[in-house]
Amino acid sequence: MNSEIIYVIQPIESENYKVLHEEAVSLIGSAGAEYAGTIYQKIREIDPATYIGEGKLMELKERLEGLDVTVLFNGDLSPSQTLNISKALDDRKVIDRTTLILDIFALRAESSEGKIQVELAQLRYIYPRLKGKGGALSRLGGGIGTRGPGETQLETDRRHIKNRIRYLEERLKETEKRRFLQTERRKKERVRTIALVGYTNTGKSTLLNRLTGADVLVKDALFATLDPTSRGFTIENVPFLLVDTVGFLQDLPHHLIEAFKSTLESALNCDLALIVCDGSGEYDMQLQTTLTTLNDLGFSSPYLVVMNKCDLVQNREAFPKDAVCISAANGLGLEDLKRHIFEALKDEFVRACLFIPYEKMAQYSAIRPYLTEQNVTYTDDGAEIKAIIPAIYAEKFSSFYRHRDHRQDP
Ligand SMILES: Nc1nc2c(ncn2[C@@H]2O[C@H](COP(=O)(O)OP(=O)(O)OP(=O)(O)O)[C@@H](O)[C@H]2O)c(=O)[nH]1
Ligand SMILES: [Mg+2]
Repeated sequence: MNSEIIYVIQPIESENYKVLHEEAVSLIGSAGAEYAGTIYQKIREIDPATYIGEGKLMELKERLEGLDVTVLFNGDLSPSQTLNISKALDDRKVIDRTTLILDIFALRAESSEGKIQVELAQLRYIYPRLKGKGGALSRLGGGIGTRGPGETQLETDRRHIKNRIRYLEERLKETEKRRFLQTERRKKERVRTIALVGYTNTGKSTLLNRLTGADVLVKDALFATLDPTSRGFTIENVPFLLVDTVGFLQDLPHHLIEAFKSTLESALNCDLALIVCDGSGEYDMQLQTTLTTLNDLGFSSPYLVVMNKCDLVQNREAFPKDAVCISAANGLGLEDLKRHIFEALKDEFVRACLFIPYEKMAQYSAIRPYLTEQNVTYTDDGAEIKAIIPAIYAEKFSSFYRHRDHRQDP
């Protein structure tokens, strides 16, 4: 556990600064560090050398005197700004929002692919920050910004880091190839995939557990989930695959999205996405951030907006129209959600009533795995079967149709 104590410098540039600050405090907790306090700083013009300007920097130095704390600048610093601020504060350790987020990702990465992706993001971020700075890394000391799979490399020189980046890129390509093959196999099996996406800490993993009976880690922390996890579940006995993904955050570091792009893309190559928002929180901002990030990733599948944590919500009037209200924690609204999922995918399925004469049972048995039987009634000369059939297989059953329709209600 990291016992680093962190003091936040919160720039006041936009109206959004309060939410950004709250998130910084959560991020600090999620990194296992301790939050010590905040200095709010109005910024009229960004100083290219120090971001906040020489004068403010001197004020800051006085306020931090005698405190053994790391400074978190809750924004993005350029490499030279980081070094200049650190120098002005008597070589104090200075990190920015990206470094903190990368650190949490390093703590959470479990799969080998996730570890490679985080290390790559860390090295790519740190690489330009080492320019001409032999001692820059030792200045970082231990703790946040130096953790993770890249730890040992961080003490070596830029050339070494460059080689390491190249090596990791190669390994990542191999794992991507493997995953591509898996996705292809999944497509062939035609199990519909539903991806859970959305802002961090909105309850995606809780919903996955609820719907599939899985036991994925649920935590009141940012970025509890890193690696996509998938589990099967059924609606009206029709099998689906549900994929959990890493949460988004405002100003998520570009490096991180780049590094995770391939895993995310594979999850987002889904038949339907559920965009999960915290209905008791800043859901508008969460939805906007998610849609923007998805857009950047070239996402184009249909989606449903799901307002979670409705057990905490009194007034739902301001929710986006068409949003499905649920509480993953207590199961409220889940049947409604399942209906919406089916409705959204209705073009993918055909509901039909089949009649199978007994002498054709063997022929039917051969193609039976393609459909899901809902109800079977035996008559004198055959079986009457109500079924849901994936649209692409509908023709296989053409000789057995009594009638078929696309209606949702049987
Ligand atoms: N009150 C309430 N709390 C919930 C609900 N669903 C989830 N939570 C809580 O919200 C927190 C985050 O839940 P997770 O399922 O880990 O959220 P997540 O979206 O997977 O988060 P990341 O993986 O970090 O992106 C946990 O403390 C949950 O117990 C809900 O319906 N109501
Ligand atoms: Mg999660």
